[in-house]
Amino acid sequence: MWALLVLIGAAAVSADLQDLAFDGQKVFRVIPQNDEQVEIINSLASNMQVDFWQPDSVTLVSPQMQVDFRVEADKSFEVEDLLKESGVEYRVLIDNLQAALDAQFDSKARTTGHSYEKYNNWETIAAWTADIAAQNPALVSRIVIGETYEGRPMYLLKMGKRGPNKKAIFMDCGFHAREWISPAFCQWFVKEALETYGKDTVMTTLLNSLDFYVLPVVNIDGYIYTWTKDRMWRKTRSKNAGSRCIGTDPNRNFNAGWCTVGASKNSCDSTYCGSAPESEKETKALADFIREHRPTIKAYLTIHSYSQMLLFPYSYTYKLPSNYEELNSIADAASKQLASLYSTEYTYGPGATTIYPAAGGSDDWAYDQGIKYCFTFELRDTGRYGFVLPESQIKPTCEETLLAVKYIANYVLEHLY
Ligand code: 0X9
Ligand code: ZN
Ligand code: ZN
Repeated sequence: MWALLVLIGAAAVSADLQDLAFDGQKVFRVIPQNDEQVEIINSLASNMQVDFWQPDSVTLVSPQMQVDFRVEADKSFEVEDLLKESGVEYRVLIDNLQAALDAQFDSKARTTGHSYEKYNNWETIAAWTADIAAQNPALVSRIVIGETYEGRPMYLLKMGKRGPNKKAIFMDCGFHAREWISPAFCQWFVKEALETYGKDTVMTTLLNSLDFYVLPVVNIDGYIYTWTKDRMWRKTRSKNAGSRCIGTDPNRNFNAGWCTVGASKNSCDSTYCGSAPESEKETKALADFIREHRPTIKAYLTIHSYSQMLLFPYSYTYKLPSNYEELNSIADAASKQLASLYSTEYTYGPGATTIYPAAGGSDDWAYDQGIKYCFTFELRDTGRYGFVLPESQIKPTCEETLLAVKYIANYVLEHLY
């Protein structure tokens, strides 16, 4: 009885905290120099309410790694004191998260409906998928590949000139709910493809010769939750048996070294791997679609944020992929393309050594299905705004990313057989 009351109390408190929003919350950056300092970060994580941004869980922290984490307003002085006393060097990345959140919607595009230069909520994106297909019947069709945990249809846009035996490139956005720039890019990509088809020779050739499967939001339930309840939510919204904690990390839920490294077996953690591979309806739908169309899919691209990185397999092992040299040179050239516009610097390489070892990701899984060109993009920025990238950066971010994606797509097209 008491336990039940306490539980209800806890739920009410956390809901209130969400309403009170993020005033006074801070985001810190530390680079632990040794195991001892990693231990200090660990103790912070277990004693205070700390939300890890990069990496996304305390379990992924190792010496010399740049670590960004968010702290509740009433804990921020305590945390800062502790860092000072223990001699861990730190920097305050975001002094008041609420101010950064308010600065997020700084787009000058004054419109109530859909806009490519604003963050669109799910309702708006869903309506947009219908409109875009209706307005471009020769090039676009909308498919439902499954349903989310909360019962929403998962829309996928198939883009390309109709023709027999076409190969395809699969791209998804919105795995992690709080990485809002990601769905914005999928929408931008679709717009650019349709606007420049028949004008830009590369895009025209791409759409004539290939199909693009674009899944604008994978984790729809989570995305909606970030709009309505908690901007910093990452996981799906499924219930976990025997736990009061909600959700699974969809990018730890694939059958690629599942839950062996860089993932948590604790359902309360932000990198929870789920009860089994593909336990989530969203990851199962995505994997089923890829399995079903496997012989035609030649490349798999998945868009995340933030860090400015272009990652390729593997992340679940330090083993290098068989075409490592090729993937590395593609990543090098794609990064150069990306930088050519606004000098945005990307680092690239296998996930395990470039970001951190973490199993169960969709890129590694797709690669082991035989898709030889698999990349994870980590879009802007490197931590100034992190997940709350201002809308004024949507356009430049999408423009530069498009150059890299076009480079990869064109490479794939030129190496089909
Ligand atoms: O940890 C992730 O899932 C990705 N980073 S994020 O900050 N967006 O969460 C990186 C994924 C790299 N690939 C694999 N771990 N397979
Ligand atoms: Zn089909
Ligand atoms: Zn992510």
